[in-house]
Amino acid sequence: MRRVLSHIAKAAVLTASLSTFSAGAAWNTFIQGSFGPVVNWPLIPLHMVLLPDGRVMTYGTDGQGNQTGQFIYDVWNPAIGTDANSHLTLPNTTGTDTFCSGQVVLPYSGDVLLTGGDKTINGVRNYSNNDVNLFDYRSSSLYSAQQPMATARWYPTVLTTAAGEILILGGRADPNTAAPTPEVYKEGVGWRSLTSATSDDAYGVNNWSYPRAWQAPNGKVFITSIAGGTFYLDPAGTGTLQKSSLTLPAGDVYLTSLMYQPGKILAFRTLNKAFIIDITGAAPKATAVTGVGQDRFQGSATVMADGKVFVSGGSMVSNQANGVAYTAKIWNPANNGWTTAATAVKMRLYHSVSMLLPDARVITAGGGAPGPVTNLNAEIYTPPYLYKQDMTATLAARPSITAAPTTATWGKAITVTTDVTGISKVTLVRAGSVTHTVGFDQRFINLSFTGSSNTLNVTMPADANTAPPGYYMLFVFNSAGVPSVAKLVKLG
Ligand SMILES: [Cu+2]
Repeated sequence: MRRVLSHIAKAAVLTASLSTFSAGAAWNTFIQGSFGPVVNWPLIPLHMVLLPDGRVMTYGTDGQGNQTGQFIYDVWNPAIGTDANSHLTLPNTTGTDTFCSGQVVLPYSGDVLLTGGDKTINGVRNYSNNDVNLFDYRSSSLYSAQQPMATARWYPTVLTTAAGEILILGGRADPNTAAPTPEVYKEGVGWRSLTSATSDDAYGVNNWSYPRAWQAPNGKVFITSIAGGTFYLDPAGTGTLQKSSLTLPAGDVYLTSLMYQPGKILAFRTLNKAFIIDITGAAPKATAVTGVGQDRFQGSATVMADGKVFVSGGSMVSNQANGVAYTAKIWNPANNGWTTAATAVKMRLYHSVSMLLPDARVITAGGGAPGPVTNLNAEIYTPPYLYKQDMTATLAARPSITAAPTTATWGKAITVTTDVTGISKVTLVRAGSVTHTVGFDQRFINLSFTGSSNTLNVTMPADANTAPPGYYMLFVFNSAGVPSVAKLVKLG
């Protein structure tokens, strides 16, 4: 018996060392990237926002991973690392249960706007609230805003428009009614309802769960629904909604879509379908492209510093440990091709998130409340571009930005200085705000630049339709294609 056990133990050690090799130091790490170790998180980070100072705010459960945003929130400082000292876990004193709310970094103050969330009535959860809360990143404090929304919203989409306003779409008002009338928040002004843009199909009863919506190049907001309808909303005044000619195949509230370039959306639909939706022309067009390999319900898609798309998490059956996709994939918009990336340890299903960090890594985190697992943890992915392009699985030397302005304006050049010459690429990626497989405001822009020494003149995006006002990560890449740590730049 003892001998058998010792064989089992040896086999376990061998398996462990092999998996360690494949996870962290495989010969093809320069192609697949690698996930770091599973690290503890003080709550399940259903909601994750990159703050203007490079820290990351998360919230969504209590410290045991139970459904409720009413008690705590967390501010993580990636510069410190991932141990307990890197987290500042603070009490939520607003009285609002922020579970399954909406959240976004405000374009002018840089504070975080939190809209709606959960409400418990007579001990029953999953009602909705119309509370508005603000998070002041300078003092790390969460406080109640004076004016609530007109409508209670649970699962609303929140996005920044070209006008610098915050558009709130959808969400459920209570277990039986949707919230079909959008609202707009303007910093320093307050709220208005888009009473002439009410719709059941675009963001009401037929598409209430975090409706997918993007500021479009034509100045309007483009919306896709799970049934397949597409819409343009003009949020000016009390709003104008038009149905567009494009109809997509069926989608799902838990299949992701993202804008990976200005006016270009990669949309995942059911049965492993994927489309590029092009909204740069007069009418939106959709082109079928190869899918990611299987449906990844509750999975995430994150545009990386180089413009490639990292797709992680999800499973074949929504929020069940059935056909779990532990292995991530990378999509290259240059050829619409997929490559296989590294394999995570944890399943990332319902209430998991993925977000690009200023150091050009991607944090994947959370899952649960409810789910097959309670993931009070994160795994940080190091993309291929941070590795030497050889088989040694060692990190490459990175360029750094030695000076860049903290503010910029559309169409104007900024001066960026770097510690190396031969910069090959300069990119701008919107500071992330993610929840429920949606990246609000997610956006990537390749920037043109001149100068080949250590000083570059980098031209900012032409207009606010291409890049709405607010906070962006600015990356420079060296001649080997390795990105710097980003500088955060406020556009507008
Ligand atoms: Cu939720």
